[in-house]
Amino acid sequence: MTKLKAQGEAAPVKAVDPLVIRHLDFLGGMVEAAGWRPPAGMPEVAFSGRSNVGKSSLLNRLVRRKAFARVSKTPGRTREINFFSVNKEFVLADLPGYGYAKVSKERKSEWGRLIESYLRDNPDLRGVVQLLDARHDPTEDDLKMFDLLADIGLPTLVVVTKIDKLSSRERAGRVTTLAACCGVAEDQIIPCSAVTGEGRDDLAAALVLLLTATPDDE
Ligand SMILES: Nc1nc2c(ncn2[C@@H]2O[C@H](COP(=O)(O)OP(=O)(O)OP(=O)(O)O)[C@@H](O)[C@H]2O)c(=O)[nH]1
Ligand SMILES: [Mg+2]
Repeated sequence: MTKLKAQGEAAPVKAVDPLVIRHLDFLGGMVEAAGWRPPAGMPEVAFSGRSNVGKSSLLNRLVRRKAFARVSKTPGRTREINFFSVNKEFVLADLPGYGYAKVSKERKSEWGRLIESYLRDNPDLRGVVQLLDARHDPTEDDLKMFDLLADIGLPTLVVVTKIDKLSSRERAGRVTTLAACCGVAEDQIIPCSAVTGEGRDDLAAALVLLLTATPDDE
């Protein structure tokens, strides 16, 4: 028998979604520094991290789609920057991952030119979501990326992803270690899992703040 609600008893409060997805569009891919990119005008945030860290998976989780951004079976495959517009309000850029050992030197420098010119020469870019794998310490390439972002002065959200792969006992220790390695406060780090959806709303809220902040807010 269903329990009758006592008079005045509050209905359970449903969490408010910080980023309701109403409209999504794939805009296209940028292949080289001087090549096509989406028309200027909408604010942009880029997802960055080493190959296979889970950028595309987290982007899909964020927009509540299974396969909007392509998830790679083979690391190091994505070569272009893929752009998606959300709610016709802002653009998310899925960057090709770095640090895959089997990639040729020539392709690595192509990658460097594309990413650096995209990050440096982009008045619409409001910030970067930098992903780290919860299980591993940052690589040399991760630290170089943090240096580049600091050099350009881009606001950065640090996400520790694949958190589902850690036991609850391991988690706190890893977040502390990763925060120390990257020189950020622990509460600046957003633990996420594209598999369980943990952290999705925290990331969405941080992203909305980043997109709505003006440089004077700092
Ligand atoms: N367990 C677990 N697996 C994940 C998570 N996120 C991604 N993966 C898996 O990790 C692999 C790589 O994911 P992608 O999203 O393609 O990674 P990426 O960073 O976009 O890779 P590149 O585009 O090659 O740079 C896939 O097999 C995913 O299913 C996560 O949060 N938890
Ligand atoms: Mg990807």
